[in-house]
Order: sequence, then structure tokens, then C-alpha cells
Amino acid sequence: MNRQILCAGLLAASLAQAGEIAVNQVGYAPGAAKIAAVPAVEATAFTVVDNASGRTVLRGRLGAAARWEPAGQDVRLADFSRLARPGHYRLHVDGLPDSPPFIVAADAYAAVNAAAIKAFYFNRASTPLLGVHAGHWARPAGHADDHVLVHASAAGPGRPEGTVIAAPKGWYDAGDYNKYIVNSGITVYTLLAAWEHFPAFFKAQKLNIPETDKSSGGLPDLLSEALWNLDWMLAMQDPADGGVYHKLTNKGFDGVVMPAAATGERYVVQKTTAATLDFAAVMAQAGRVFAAFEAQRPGLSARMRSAAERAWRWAQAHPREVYHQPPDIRTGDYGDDKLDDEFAWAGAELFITTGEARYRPDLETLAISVPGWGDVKGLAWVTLSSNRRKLGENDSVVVKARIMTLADELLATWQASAYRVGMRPQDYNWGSNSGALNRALMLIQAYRLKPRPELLAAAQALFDHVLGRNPLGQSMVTGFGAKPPLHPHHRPSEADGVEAPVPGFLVGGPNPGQQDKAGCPVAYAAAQPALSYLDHFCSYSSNEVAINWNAPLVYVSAALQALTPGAPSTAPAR
Ligand code: G3I
Ligand code: 9MR
Repeated sequence: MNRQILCAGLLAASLAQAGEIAVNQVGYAPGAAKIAAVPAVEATAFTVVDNASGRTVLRGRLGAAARWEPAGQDVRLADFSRLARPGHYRLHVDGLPDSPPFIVAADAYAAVNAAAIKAFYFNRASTPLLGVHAGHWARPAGHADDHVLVHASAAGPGRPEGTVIAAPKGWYDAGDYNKYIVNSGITVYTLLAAWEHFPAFFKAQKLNIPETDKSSGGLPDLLSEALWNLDWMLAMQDPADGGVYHKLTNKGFDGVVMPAAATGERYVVQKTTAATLDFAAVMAQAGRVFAAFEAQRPGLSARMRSAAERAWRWAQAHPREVYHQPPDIRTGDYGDDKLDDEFAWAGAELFITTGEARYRPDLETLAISVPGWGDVKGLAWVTLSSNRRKLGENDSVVVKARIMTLADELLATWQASAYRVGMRPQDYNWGSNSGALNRALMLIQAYRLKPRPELLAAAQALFDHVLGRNPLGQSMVTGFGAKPPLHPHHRPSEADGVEAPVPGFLVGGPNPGQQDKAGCPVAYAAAQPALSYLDHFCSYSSNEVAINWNAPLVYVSAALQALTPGAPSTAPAR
């Protein structure tokens, strides 16, 4: 080997060891906090260069190297928040490859937001996706769900085992083709909350999706899409008593086939307290939202409200119907035996929608946490916080204090993090990307109460994290960024014969549980929490997609687009 080749080889090896500069690969709004993560090299300075000409547009100093525990790596930060002029750029540090390119633009997140909503359309059951809307990803209809059997676990006097019911529409939950009420609850809530908080943003949006039916003409696209799932949810309520089935499912997961080829028998399974309360919460909220669209869908709002009230009554009479997976059913369980949070959330939604004090949860004893499918009390606080004018003075004070307490904890984690991203090792689990975005969503609630720049900067950091500012240099959204996921655990993306996966989906993300590794032909990147990711179809525990993961992507991208000031803030990065 000649000396030159040897040197080049050594250089490449040391670069690979040093790692890469990590940025939000989609880009930044002009006024956003902008931080890059840089491997711990010897250089002390960075430049931002114009991507086309290579001309330097900004110089800055790198922060000191510090250890970031979730990856077990040393990192330095480059704060280039001052870069506000719209354009295409990349970051340069001597001794490293340049960062992936990124943009600065006033509408930096419009496209990823639109795609994140359209992903729900791509996961619709019971309808063909036509080329005019779906492009490369057009496909025939799957799962009519007009011949669904009542499973033994769900049988009652009015509907004995084997009764045939119809519960069409809705979205497939994830990479599988089943439909689960618990997960639909937080998902639809988050989409409708985005609408409630940022209506102007969504009114202006055109997604090229079909209206859910002719009579809904004139609905904003986001609401049209949400209605596709709400219509299904309404059909999951037992008309005899108001209880709600936990899921509509096959007995086992389908093979890797397109929806139209997955023709196994479908069942509704066990009415549960969690499903019924999540349904009550979302129908109460939707009743509020659709009251403004009486002309487009006459009677819908009233129907939703009464469905919510009936569900609430069923839950009062059945306060501990916990989901038990029947022995012949092997699909996702979304099991949860802690139900205080579901009661508080449904109560809060019904209280805000009806004004009736009997629904009001006891705020003094209700804690706050980052929401997820199994812990929904945070959603109650989001709704109460956004409807303070409907609360008494004391309640309003409690709501603000609770939101700020959580935000202060999240801020402290962000500030203490060498990566300047509010994720600790234990925050990486199945669906960690949605955990990051739900943290951002809660910080945004605090910012809406009190617009302190650091609240928005901490939310931005979590958003950046899933769009590429991570030690894998990996965008976690299909179709977006320089290095997006190419092999998500999403049956249509795998089976459709189209090379590119269906765009706009957030994958689950780093998960040191690596529950799927026994069935994977290749190894994960590493064992560390923030590195436990595998872009392979086999990896359902780090690379699946799911509706409850996409919903906070919709919320946070819209919120950052709508709330980021036009000019850079003066918030210190440290
Ligand atoms: O609650 C414990 C926590 O106490 C503990 O510290 C932690 C340690 O890992 O685990 C927590 O439990 C995790 C649970 O999610 C709650 O978040 C489990 O380990 C983890 O296995 C479980 O993962 C769920 C997964 O289904 C398996 O049941 C995911 O949250 C959930 O998003 C996922 O949902 C699936 C559906 O079942 C089927 N459709 C696809 C969908 C997405 O993968
Ligand atoms: O495809 C399934 C995915 O949607 C679920 O989230 C996951 C966990 O419940 O399970 C996947 O199915 C796998 C099954 O659990 C084990 N055998 C391989 C299946 C993936 O093809």
C-alpha cells in the first residue's frame, strides 16, 4: 500500500470515528434557536457556509466538549441562532465532513407538516387511494370492515358472540392493519388540539386529500382527515349500553402484504374502561370542534357530545374493566390498568365542552406528566390550559402552575444536557421519537402561557433531534432530510413494490429494549439508548410507524411554524 492511500485510509477511519456534524436536516425558521451537535474534535471554531457557493456567511466558536450520557459520546455545540437570512446552508468544522445541507425559511416546516398529516390519509382503511391524491403510493382499498364479528370477550345480550357489525373507515394503527381505540384517542386529540390552538395555520393548508364524504365539503383538510377516524370510532360504541370496544383486529398480525391482500376475519374485542374513557374524551373535544361546522355536517357535533356522555356513564358503571388479551388474539394490546388519568382526561373534556361541574376532575390531586397512549393526564392539562376563560380564578392559577412545573423540569433536563436536547437515557424506549415530540408539545403549552424564549428553544431542540440532530445523523421522518428512514416497519411501504417508503411518517426511534433483535438479520448500530436504532423492516421496536407518533409531529411542526418569532431571539443556548 502506498503512503498516500494509507494516509487517506487513516483519515477516513479517524473521520468515521469522530462522527458527523448533526443538524435539523429539514431546516429552521429564521427566528429559531439553531444548534448543531459536533463530535469532540480539536478545532475550536465553526463556519456556516452558503450551500451553493461555499461562501462563509457566519463564524462562531464551538462550546467545550462534554459527555452526553444517552449516547456515551463527547459532543461540542455550535450555536448559529444568529443565522436568520433565508437560504440553503451547511456547517463546516475543520477535520470533519460538512453537515448535511439545511434551509432557513419562513415556511421551513410547512412541507413536513403537510406530509405528516397526509401520512394519515395513506393509512386509511376501507378506501382506495387514488393516483390523483396518492401518486406513487396509490393502492386499492383494504379492509372494508363491514363484516366484523363480535368476539366472545365482547359479547352481551344485545350482541351475542358472532354477531356481525360494520365499523368501516379509520386509520390502520401503524405498520399493522388493526385499529385500536386507546391509541386513536390520544392521536385524534392531538390533531384536534393542533386545530384548536393554531386554526389559521390549518385553514390555509391544502393537502390534496379527498373529502371524507360529499357532505363534508368545506371542512379544513386536517378536520376532514380526523373525521375519517372519528366516523370509525363512533361505530365502535355498543349502541346497547354506550361501552366502547377496545380494538377491531385480526386474530394475529397480517403477513407482509398490501391491505387489499390482507383478508383475514376481523373482530371487535372486549369493551374496556380505558377505551371507553378515551372515546368519551375525544368525542367531547370533537363535539366542541365540529360545533363550528354545523352547516357542513348537520347534527354531528350533538351526536358526538351525546356519544361522549353515554360513554362516560358506562365508565362510571364499569370503572375497572381492564383489557385482558384473550388467548386466541395476538395483536397489540394497549393494555393499561391505571385508569385515574383516563377518568381525569375524559372529565376535563366533558367539563370544558358541557360546562357541567360534575365532570370537573379534582385539580388539586391531579398530577402532570408528558402524555403517551398509556398516560393521558397531560392531555387534561393541555385542554384546561387552553380554556382558562371557562375556569374559576383558583383553577386557572392551579393549571398555570402545573404546566409551568412540568416545563421547568423539562427545561432543566435540556439545560443539563451536553447535547442540549431534553432526553435522558431512560427516555429512550419504544416510540422514543414521539416521547421527544410530546415533551416539545408540553413545553409549547408553557410557551403559550408565558412566551419565554428558552421554552421555545427547548421545544425546537427536541424537534431538531428527530429531524437529524442526533448521533445517528438520521432524520426520523420518511421522505424528509438528507438521511431519512428507508425501510420502516410499515407493511404497505414494504409490500408495494415502490422503492421509496410512504412519506411523512415518523418512525419509533432509538429503543435500547431492542425487542425485535432476535428476528433481525443485521445488528443495531449500538447498545447505547440514543444509538439503539435500526433502519430495517425487521425492526418493529425501533423502526415502525404509528398514528400516535405522527400526531405530535403534526402538532409540533405547526406550533413551531406558527409561534417562532420572525427574528432570532436572544435566548442564550447555555
Ligand atoms: O411502562 C414500562 C415502564 O415502567 C418501564 O420503565 C419501561 C422499560 O422499558 O417499559 C415500559 O413499558 C413499555 C410500554 O410500551 C409502555 O410504554 C414496554 O417496555 C414496551 O414494550 C411497550 O411498547 C409498546 C408496544 O406496542 C408493545 O406492546 C409501545 O408503547 C406501543 O406503542 C406499541 O404499539 C404497537 C401496537 O401494539 C400494535 N401496532 C403497532 C404499535 C407500534 O409499535
Ligand atoms: O408487525 C407487528 C407490529 O405492528 C407490532 O408493533 C409488533 C409488536 O407487537 O409485532 C409485529 O409483528 C411481529 C410479531 O410480534 C413477531 N413476529 C414478527 C412480526 C413482524 O413481522
